[in-house]
Amino acid sequence: MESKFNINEIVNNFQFTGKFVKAEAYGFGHINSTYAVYFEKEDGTIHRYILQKINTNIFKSPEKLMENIENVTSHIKNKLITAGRNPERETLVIIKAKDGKSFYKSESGEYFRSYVFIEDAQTYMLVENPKHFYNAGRALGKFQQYLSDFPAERLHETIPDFHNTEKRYEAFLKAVKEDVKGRAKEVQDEIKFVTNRADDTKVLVNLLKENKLPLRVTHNDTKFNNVMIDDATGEGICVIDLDTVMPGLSLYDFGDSIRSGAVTAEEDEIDLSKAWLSLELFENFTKGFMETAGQSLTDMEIKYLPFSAKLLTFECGMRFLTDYLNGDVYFKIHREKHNLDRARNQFKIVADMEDKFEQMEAIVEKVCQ
Ligand code: ADP
Ligand code: GN1
Ligand code: MG
Repeated sequence: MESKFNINEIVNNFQFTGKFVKAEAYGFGHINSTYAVYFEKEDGTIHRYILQKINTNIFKSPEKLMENIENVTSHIKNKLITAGRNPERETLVIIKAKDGKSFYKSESGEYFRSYVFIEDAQTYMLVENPKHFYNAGRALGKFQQYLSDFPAERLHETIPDFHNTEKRYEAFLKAVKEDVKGRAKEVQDEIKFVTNRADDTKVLVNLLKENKLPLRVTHNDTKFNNVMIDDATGEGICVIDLDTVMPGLSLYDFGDSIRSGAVTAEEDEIDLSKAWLSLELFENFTKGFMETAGQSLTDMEIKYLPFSAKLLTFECGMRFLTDYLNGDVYFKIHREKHNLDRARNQFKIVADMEDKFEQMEAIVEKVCQ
């Protein structure tokens, strides 16, 4: 438990039921600080909630961010009710603060929020069962469908240019130039890997500018670890981590899912011989995603599905390398050179995707016919 805040002050300011028992650090997210907080009811049973300290270095306007999450979850809740589904389990449910707000600002100025804990479901760092990944594809396609009539102008942009790969590339070049930690000399091969692919960074940005791809409301952080998989049915029961729901491209969501799930090793695996793209998993996800989102995708979106997988993996690797050069100021790290290990891993996957590009295209064609 981080010692910087007073847990009793925080839990006393939410509408929790029962007597506070304990808080434990929870999950493996790279951005926010997540805790499971346990409460005891009068009958002695224990239940828990998710409590998160919002990372305000990254999310500069946490109140606007929470307004997005309130609006998005209430929109999805209505869709679930209409479809006869369970809104307590299939979308995030905010536990309000005692003053009725969707967050609590602590005495020291930090922002906290809480959600119903989705029990009997897990997130995974790596796909253990191909059916789970197919179901994640279905869940993310459905998520996109649920938000297809959400008024985009109501959304605040929580991180501007989040997937503008061209701007990410500029930020990378700036980090190389400034080299604040003197690390650039040891990563010349990785820097070259990025600069060799500079042209790729413009492709989706340009298609969007030319109106060749539709702007939609998308999740933008669809790593497999952000889909909860039901223990009993293996279904993708709930899409979580809604901080970056913003106008975007469907290709961002598809690409980031493939990056994180259609692979044979965790994102920070250092034995790169273990890290490659699994075409079987690629096919599983594509099938699931096309079953639910497919009907609304344009031919152009479908055409660029394989490219998006490669681009989003490249973008993520470039972001890890940028953060390494900047002195690890963005992603949480748990060891020295963690961001560099992650970047190398992502670049290995990119190279493998380049080798398997035609096979990815053939799979998309097969799934879509
Ligand atoms: P981050 O932005 O840091 O990635 P997440 O919102 O993804 O934070 O939460 C981190 C982890 O906490 C998730 O991967 C998941 O395992 C768990 N988690 C988050 N929300 C819930 C919830 N409502 N119920 C159960 N587990 C959750
Ligand atoms: C972060 O929040 P989390 O851990 O689910 C990041 C994503 C990256 C991912 C890489 C807001 O996701 O963009 O793809 O790490 N989220 C943000 O693992 O930057
Ligand atoms: Mg997450």
